[in-house]
Amino acid sequence: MIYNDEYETMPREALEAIQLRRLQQTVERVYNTVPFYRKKFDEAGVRPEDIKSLDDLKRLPFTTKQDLRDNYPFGLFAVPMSQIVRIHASSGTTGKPTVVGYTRRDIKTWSELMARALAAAGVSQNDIIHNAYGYGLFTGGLGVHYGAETLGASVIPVSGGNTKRQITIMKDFRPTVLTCTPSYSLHLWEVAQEMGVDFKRDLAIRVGIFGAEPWSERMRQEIEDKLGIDAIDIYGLSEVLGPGVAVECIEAKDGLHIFEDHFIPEIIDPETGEVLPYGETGELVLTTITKEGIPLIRYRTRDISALYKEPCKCGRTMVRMARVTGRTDDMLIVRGVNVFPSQIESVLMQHEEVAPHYVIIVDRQKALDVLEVQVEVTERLFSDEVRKLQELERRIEKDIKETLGISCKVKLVEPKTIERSMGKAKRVIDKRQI
Ligand code: DLL
Repeated sequence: MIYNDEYETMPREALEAIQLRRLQQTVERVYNTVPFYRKKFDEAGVRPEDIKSLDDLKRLPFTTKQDLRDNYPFGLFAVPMSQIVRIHASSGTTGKPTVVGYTRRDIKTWSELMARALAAAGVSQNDIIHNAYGYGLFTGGLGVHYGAETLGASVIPVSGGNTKRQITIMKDFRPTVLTCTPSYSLHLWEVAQEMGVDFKRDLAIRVGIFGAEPWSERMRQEIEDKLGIDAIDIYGLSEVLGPGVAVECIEAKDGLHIFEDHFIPEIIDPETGEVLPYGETGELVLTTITKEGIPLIRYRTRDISALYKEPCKCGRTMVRMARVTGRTDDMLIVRGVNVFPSQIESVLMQHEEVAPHYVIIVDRQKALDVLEVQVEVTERLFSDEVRKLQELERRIEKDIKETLGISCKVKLVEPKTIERSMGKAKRVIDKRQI
C-alpha cells in the first residue's frame, strides 16, 4: 500500500521543484540561525541566494560526524530549546555521542515517514506490530512506535531483551509484523526453537522490517526461510532522522526508496568528495530539507550505497538506494586489501553447514595483519568428526581467498558461543587498534 499517494508517486519534475524550494528555505534558515553553518558557508564563499537549482547543492560544504561532535551537545540546533520536544543520541561507542533534537513538527514528519515505510512493507491498520527495537535514546523503538500509531496499527512496545518473554508474547498476542535488527530476528528464532516454538507453525508473523545494521541478500534468504516471512530492509540514521529515511517496498524488494520530499541524496567518492552519477557506488550524502530541530546540509553518512532512478513496479517515483553493505569506516584494510564484513558474510552464507553467527578478528602478528573468522556450525554438524570440520574450514578459507583475495583463518565454533546482541550486532574485533 502507498501511504501518501500524493508525494510518493509524484512525477519527478514536480518533486524536484518541491525539493528546490525546500532546500532554499533550509539553507536560508541555517545560515541565519546556526553560527557553524554561517561560518562554513562564508569560508566556502557561498551564500543562500546562490542556490538557484538543485545542481547548486554541490557548492555547499559537507557536514560530518566530527562537526556534530565538535558542537556537542546542542551546538547545531537551529531552534531554541523551548521548541525542542524530544532528544535522541547515538550510542557513542566510537567517541562522543551525537545528539539530535526534534521539534513538534519534526516528530510529526518522522511519524508520517515511518507510517509510509510500514505501509511500503505491506503493513496496515489491521496488523499487530511486535516492536523489538530498543526504546530509549536509540531512535529505532520510538521511531517505529510513532509510525505504527500514525498508520493505525496496534503496536506492542516490547523493546530489546528478555528474549524468552518475547516469544511468549508472540505466541499469545499473535503479532503479524516483527521489527528489530536482522541479527536479533535470528536470535529470536533460535530461542523459539529452544522453547519448542516453531515460527512458521506457532506464530503469526508474516513480515519483518529489519535495519540499523548491515545485512546481506543471503542473510535475507536465511531469515525468510527460517522464520517463514518476508524480510524488508529499512534504513535511517539518528543524525538525519532515525529509521524511515528509506525503505524497500514489498512488491520489488529491490533497493530502498528514499523519501525525497524530505531528503536529497547524493553519492560521492569518499576520497575526493566528487559527486558520482546514478548507478555508481560511493558514500551516501544526505541533506534534510524539512527538518527544524537540527537540519543537516550534505551530511556524510559514511554508508556505502548507490542510487537508482529507474521507475519501480510499486509505482513510487522516489529514487532507490542500494542496500548498505558497509560503512567507509568499517572497511577493514587487511594487508592492503579492502574488505567489508558483509563480503565475508556473503561467503559464509553460501555454506549451509554454518549458522549466520560470526565474528571477524583482525590482529597484527610480527607487523603482519592476520584475519580470523569465527563462525558457528549447525548443531548437527558439530557432532561430526573433527576431520570433517577441518575440511569445511579449509573450504571456506579457500572461498574467501578466491572471492576477496585475502588469506584468513576460519575457525568453526560450537553453536551458540558467539555473543548475541539485542540490538546492533558487533561483527568485527580489531585488535590492531587496542
Ligand atoms: O540505526 C536508525 C534505525 C533504526 C534504522 C531502526 C533502521 C531501523 P543509528 O543508531 O544512528 O540509527 O545508526 C545509523 O546504522 O549510518 C548505518 O551505518 C546503519 N544502518 C541503519 N540502517 C541500516 C540498514 C539507526 N538497513 C547507522 N542497512 C547508519 C545497513 C544500516 N546499515
